[in-house]
Amino acid sequence: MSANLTPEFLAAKRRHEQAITPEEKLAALEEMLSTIPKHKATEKMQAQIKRQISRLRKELQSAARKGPARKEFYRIDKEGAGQVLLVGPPNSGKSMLLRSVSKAEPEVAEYPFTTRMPLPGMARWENIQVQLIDMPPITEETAQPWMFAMMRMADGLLLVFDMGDDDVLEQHENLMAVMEENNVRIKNEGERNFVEKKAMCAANKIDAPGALTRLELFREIIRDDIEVVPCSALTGDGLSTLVCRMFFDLLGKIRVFTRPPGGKVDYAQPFVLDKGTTVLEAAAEIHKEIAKNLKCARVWGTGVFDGQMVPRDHVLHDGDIVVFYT
Ligand SMILES: Nc1nc2c(ncn2[C@@H]2O[C@H](COP(=O)(O)OP(=O)(O)O)[C@@H](O)[C@H]2O)c(=O)[nH]1
Ligand SMILES: [Mg+2]
Repeated sequence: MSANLTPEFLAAKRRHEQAITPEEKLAALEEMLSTIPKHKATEKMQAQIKRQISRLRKELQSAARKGPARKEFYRIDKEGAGQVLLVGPPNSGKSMLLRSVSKAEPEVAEYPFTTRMPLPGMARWENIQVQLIDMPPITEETAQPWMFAMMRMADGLLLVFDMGDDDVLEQHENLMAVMEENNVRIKNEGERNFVEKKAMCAANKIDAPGALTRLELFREIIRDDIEVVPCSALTGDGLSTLVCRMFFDLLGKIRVFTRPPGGKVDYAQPFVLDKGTTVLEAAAEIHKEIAKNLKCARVWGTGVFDGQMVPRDHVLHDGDIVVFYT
C-alpha cells in the first residue's frame, strides 16, 4: 500500500530524526502531522505521530513545572587509567568504536545524530583499562555548552575521523574551528597559555575504499604533534594499538608491579602511574605508610640489572617490578 508521502512531509521527518532538543522534536512532529497525506494508508502513522506529540508535550510541561529549564550538564565518574572523550563529526564511527573496544552498547546507525547523550564504556586490552565516552557529533549546528564542559573535565580527547569520507579534511577543519570557538584547545607541548587538552586521532574506517589515500592527505593537514592511529571499528584493525597508545601516550601512564618481599607478582593487577614517577612517589601512591618508612627498593625491568638496589628518586618504567623495603 503506497502512502504517497510528500517532499514536505519527508523533510519534516528528516528534521525530526536530526532534532536534538525536545522543542525541536515537537516542532518537527507538528509539521509532520500537518503535512502527512490524510488517507487510509497513513492512518497508523498519523496515530503514531499524535502519540509522540502528546508524550513530548507532557514531558515539556512537567519539565516546565520543575522551574526554569536547567542547563544540561553531565558528569561521568572517572574509572580505569583515565577518561577519554570520543570527539568528531557525525557518522565517523564513534559509537561503533566504543562498541568494538568495550562492553558498552551505544546505538550505531548509518544516519547522523544517533547519539544524543554521553555514554561511557571501558576499553580493555590485556591489563590496560581506559574509560571512553561516546558523544554526540560536534558541529557548528549541534555544539552545546555541556559538550565542551565534558571536554574540559576529560583527561584526553580522541578525535575520530572517517577515512571513507571525501569531506574528511573539511570535517577536520570545522571541528577544530568549533572547539577553538568554545575555548577548548589541543595541547601543544610548546604553548602554555591556554586551558588545553591532550588529543590523539583515530583515523577510522581504514577498511573503506580509498581510505589509505585519504589518510595520506589527512596526515598532511593534521597538526604533526597529534598522533594518528589508523583503525577500523568494523574489522577491528588497529584497535588494540589504539587502546595502548591512549594509555601510554595520550594519558601518559605506565604499569608497575609490586611484589611483597618473597611473594609473587600479580600481573593482572598493575599499579597505574604517571610516566616519570619515582620509586618514592610510587610508594606514596601505593601506600602512604610504605613511603614514610621507605629505606630502599629493588627493581626488575628497564635500565637496571635484575633486582638492582635503586635510590628513592629512581624513575620507574612501564613493566617494572618493584620491591619496597621499609
Ligand atoms: N566501513 C566501516 N564502516 C564503519 C566503521 N565504523 C563505523 N562504520 C559505519 O559508519 C556508520 C556510522 O557509525 P556510528 O558509530 O553510528 O557513527 P557516529 O555517528 O560517529 O557514532 C555506521 O553505518 C557504521 O556501521 C568502520 O571502521 N568501517
Ligand atoms: Mg554515535
